[in-house]
Amino acid sequence: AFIHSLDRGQIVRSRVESVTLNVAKELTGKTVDNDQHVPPDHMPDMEEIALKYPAKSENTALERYKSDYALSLAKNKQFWQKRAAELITWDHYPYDENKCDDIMMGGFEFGDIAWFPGAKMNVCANAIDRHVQNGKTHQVAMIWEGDEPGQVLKFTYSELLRKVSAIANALKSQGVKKGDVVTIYMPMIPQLPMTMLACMRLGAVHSVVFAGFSSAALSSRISASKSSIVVTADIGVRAAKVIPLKKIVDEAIVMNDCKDIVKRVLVYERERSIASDDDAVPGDVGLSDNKINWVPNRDVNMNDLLPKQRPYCPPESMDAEDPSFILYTSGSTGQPKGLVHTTAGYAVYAAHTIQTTFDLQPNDIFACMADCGWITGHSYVVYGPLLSGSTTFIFESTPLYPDAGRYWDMVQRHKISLFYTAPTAVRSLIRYGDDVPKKYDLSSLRILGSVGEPINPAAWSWYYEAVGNKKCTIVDTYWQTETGGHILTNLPGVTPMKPGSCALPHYGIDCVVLDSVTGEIVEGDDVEGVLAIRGPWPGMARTCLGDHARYLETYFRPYEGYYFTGDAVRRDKDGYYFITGRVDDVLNVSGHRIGTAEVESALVKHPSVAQAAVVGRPHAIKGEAIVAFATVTESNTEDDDELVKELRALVRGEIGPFASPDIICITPSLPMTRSGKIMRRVLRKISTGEADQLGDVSTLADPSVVDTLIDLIGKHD
Ligand code: 6R9
Repeated sequence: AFIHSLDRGQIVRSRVESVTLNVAKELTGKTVDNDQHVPPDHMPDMEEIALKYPAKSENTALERYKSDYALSLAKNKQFWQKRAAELITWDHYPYDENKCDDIMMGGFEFGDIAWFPGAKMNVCANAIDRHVQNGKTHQVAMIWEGDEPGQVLKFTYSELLRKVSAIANALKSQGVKKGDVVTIYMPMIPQLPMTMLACMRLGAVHSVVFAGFSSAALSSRISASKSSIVVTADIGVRAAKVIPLKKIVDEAIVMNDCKDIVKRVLVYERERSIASDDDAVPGDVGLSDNKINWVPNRDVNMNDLLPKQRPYCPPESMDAEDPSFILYTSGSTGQPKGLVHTTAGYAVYAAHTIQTTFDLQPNDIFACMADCGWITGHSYVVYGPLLSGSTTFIFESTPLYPDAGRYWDMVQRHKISLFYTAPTAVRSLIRYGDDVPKKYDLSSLRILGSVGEPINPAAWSWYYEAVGNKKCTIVDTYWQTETGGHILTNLPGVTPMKPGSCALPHYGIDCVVLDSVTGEIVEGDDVEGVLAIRGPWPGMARTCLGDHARYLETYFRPYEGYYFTGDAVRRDKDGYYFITGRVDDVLNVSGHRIGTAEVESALVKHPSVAQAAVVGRPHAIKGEAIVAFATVTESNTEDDDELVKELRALVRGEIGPFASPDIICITPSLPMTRSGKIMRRVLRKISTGEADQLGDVSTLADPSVVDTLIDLIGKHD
């Protein structure tokens, strides 16, 4: 008797074309209604309980959300019990409305959280098999568009089942079994999500490393996760540039202890993989010259192995709390942490959030522009859309290749209805003007999503007006690698939009603002503090691989009793949340999380560098730019310009090109306290040209350093 949002949405869907809204130039602080969407029914029908929490006088969609939200917290276990029963096809599910007290065990004190313990399911079977079994054999599950416009492949659900099964059998033939960690270092070709799904099918734990990471970064991730299997491709191609991925893997394996750890490297040849038939002759002659250096007894050619595999592989029935994947992310120390996500809780949460936030319908074409190497790619390119039985879009290229109309050209050709990208991409397109999106028919679009960083009002209005033609809802989704899915967002047809605000908490998520010093809850509206969450939710990461103490220290010790996000927040007079930035030493560059400590430890690897300090400063397109300061050793004889070049190359080599500092200042000294601590606050102010607001610098050992640094920064601007 539960009305699933999908069923109801289908029946009542109607598109109101005439939403006439005047978006004022200065949008911050104002709400923008968008009544295009009929509010879907997000809540399971819990009528009896609902009577106790009646909606307030006006029965608007927003009031309905508020009472539903209160209900989802008051009856949290029932809420997740019903969502889990609705969203997942279980092999075994020992819970129901009357028996769900044990649906979640443990808590924040020990981080011993378990959701749906004892229940069994397989994520891959939920993402593919059950749709085939439910008559979606011929529905397109995946549309892939390659680097060149119009280079397109489509896979129906039954084709996907065959492809993923064959990959799973190939992995099995190479010794992969339940619980093994498989590192995936691949370009955005269809075999990347397919390999992720194949791992899920076997119960192997995938660890996708974004193909922009360097060999050193890849090596430390392989080593930390003791991953004996690495899956890669000969090359990646982005904006016609060839990236020699297999070569990078070879380099990674000779570093650290990887030589002893890695037993097999499985290699896809990109051109054979994207040829519509496995035996077809490669189409793109010119890119295939990249000779693969096959290492005997270690390297295996996937394109030779796959045709030999049976195209069906039975899925492994997994415990709800079995790990499903690891994803490395940056924190305040130098070593990236491998967050471990679960099987069932993660799947429930990915499906629940995509369906509520995007009002996802089975006939939608859902296009998330993220790379599978980031959490957004995991939850909203692969798992969310496929668990929901819709059509997902995989994009190999960039928004500017071959020109600034690429996104809109794809929306028009593929009739994309839900489009999801990061503010940095939107900002990079604005400068090419409104005329670019106007050239295309974008009428298929219903909802536009934003993720990764706050969206500034100028980018918001451009997205809303030039792209959405004032007819699409923009959902500003706040979340993290750790949260598995959306935490704060507006909901289409439910929450009026406020540009720059990620609006209100998602159902079931108990968000609070804490006083950053006392850790006390800050009640009421028009307040500031740090963002925290009061209780566990199914999609949260359960541990840091091999270091549970670090998990506890990072997320649960800063404020006892809460999950700490690391973000500062303002809640305005209407209760809307605005993220105001990280409070730890994590930068957000073009939506990528980069720890200042990671960049610093790369810089000090140079023999001429004595000390390094890295800060962020606002950047018009990237959101934040990386500014590095370094002092040199006494023995250094290098010219500054030469050294700066070498340092850039060093960071690219240690982390990846995306972490290369925008500015590197070689300085005679750094602002240190008398006790020998670098005062980053001073560096931040100087970098942003706010040296007049330095505040108290009396603790500086040598105050004259300030003028030197102001001069140095001045030379870079
Ligand atoms: C999904 C993702 C997480 C950090 C997070 C916050 C920032 C993400 C945001 C946002 C403001 C939004 N962030 N979404 N800030 N508004 N809508 O990006 O995960 O890579 O782990 O980064 O990104 O600072 O703490 P991840």
